[in-house]
Amino acid sequence: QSQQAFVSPDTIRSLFTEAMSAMYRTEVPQYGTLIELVADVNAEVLQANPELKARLAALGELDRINVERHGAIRLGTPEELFNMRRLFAVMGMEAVGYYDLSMAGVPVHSTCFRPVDEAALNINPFRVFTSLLRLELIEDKALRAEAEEILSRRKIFTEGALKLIALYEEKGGLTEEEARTFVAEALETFRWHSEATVSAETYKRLHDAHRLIADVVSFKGPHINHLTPRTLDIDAVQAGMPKRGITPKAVIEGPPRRKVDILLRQTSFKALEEPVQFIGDAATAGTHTARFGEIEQRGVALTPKGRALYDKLLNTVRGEVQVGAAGAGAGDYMSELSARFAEFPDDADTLRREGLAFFRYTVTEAGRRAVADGVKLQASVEELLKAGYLRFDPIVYEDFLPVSAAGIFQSNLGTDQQVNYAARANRAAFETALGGKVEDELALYAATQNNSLAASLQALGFTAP
Ligand code: OOG
Ligand code: NI
Repeated sequence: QSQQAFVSPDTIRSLFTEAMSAMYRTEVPQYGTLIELVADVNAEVLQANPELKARLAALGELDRINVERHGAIRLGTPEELFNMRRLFAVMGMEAVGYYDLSMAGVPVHSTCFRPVDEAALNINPFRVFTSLLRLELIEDKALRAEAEEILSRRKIFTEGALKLIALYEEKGGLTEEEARTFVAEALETFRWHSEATVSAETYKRLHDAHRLIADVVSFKGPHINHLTPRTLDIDAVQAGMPKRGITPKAVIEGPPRRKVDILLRQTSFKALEEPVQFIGDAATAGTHTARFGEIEQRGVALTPKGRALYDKLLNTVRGEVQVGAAGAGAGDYMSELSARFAEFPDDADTLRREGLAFFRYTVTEAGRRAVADGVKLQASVEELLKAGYLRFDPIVYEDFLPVSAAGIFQSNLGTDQQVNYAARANRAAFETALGGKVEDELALYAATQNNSLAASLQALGFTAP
């Protein structure tokens, strides 16, 4: 059997990210403006912080600082989710985490397709927040049946994409030429189509049931609805948006500004009103709002204990300070958030010692020298850290936050109003549609921390317990 060289899924993911970014900038010009603002703010932050710049350079992150970190799509049927899992697998992306958005009044549940191992995340951490519409949450049975029928007729993947996915599954890889074709074919699924597949009248009924239902059901495919670059100072970008003619959502989602960043902070600009052609005799023109731009700033991943504290503090603020539909109360919300989070330790060592966050352990140069010199070492992690033989660095949170995601959804469905509904999670149904289990993100972080500690202790001459 002739052994053809396969390109790595990481390479395919990078090609895909580039292609998607280029497409989205042409489709949504305001997104290009946001990218420029983010690049300017990142450059200012780096100039003001030579230490940060050196650290990012050492991590190899400087070159791709302005490259997109995530995007999002919304799917209509279980089958679409099943095939989307297969498509992302070609790019080394797996389903991690289950998010129930019904508690925010959004009739979807979601996962994140992303690379999982550390090396792959380092090469390109691009991920896609992927939601599946839950028609069972629509009250109107006739409308539900109609939506199902419309969705059953569409084909969101090209024949070429499906063929190459099957080839990948059969052979275990794609050649460079196949990979390039695959990226071009896959891109078609995420493209915006201004021609709706329904009449203006049907669109209106879907829209009246829920804006999100109209967005998923009325079009040929799951257009990418936003892309998200990384910023080094999200507060500065939020403040800078209006000066460039961009309207940001009312509040930054997630934790407040801190010395040690935790989890994920996000904000977006309001979705644009775009022209749409409906079908029907009098081909009617109308508009649709779905597509926007977002930015993110990531911090350390929290342990279950840290996450419980985060959720508790966030919930008390949200319970007491409500942000209105037009953003009223946003200032109170942000200052109250900062005040409440004073309870959350804000230095890395306390976060580590109290088991609130995950860290990666490595042996220092001094540690390696001590081993080479045959120095007798103390078998205690705290002693090894104190002696400078061992060090720890934050493990970056690579996932999403359901309450934040709900806020991003709400803002881009036309309102900044914060709402809290009863949760109606149905993970089992989601996994049945997916055709597999979603991975547990907390288990992934715990494994990274434990493996790094075990490997470090071994390198320092201690055998595993
Ligand atoms: C997804 C919104 C969630 C995030 O970053 O939390 C999201 C959507 O609007 O489809 O992207
Ligand atoms: Ni997003």
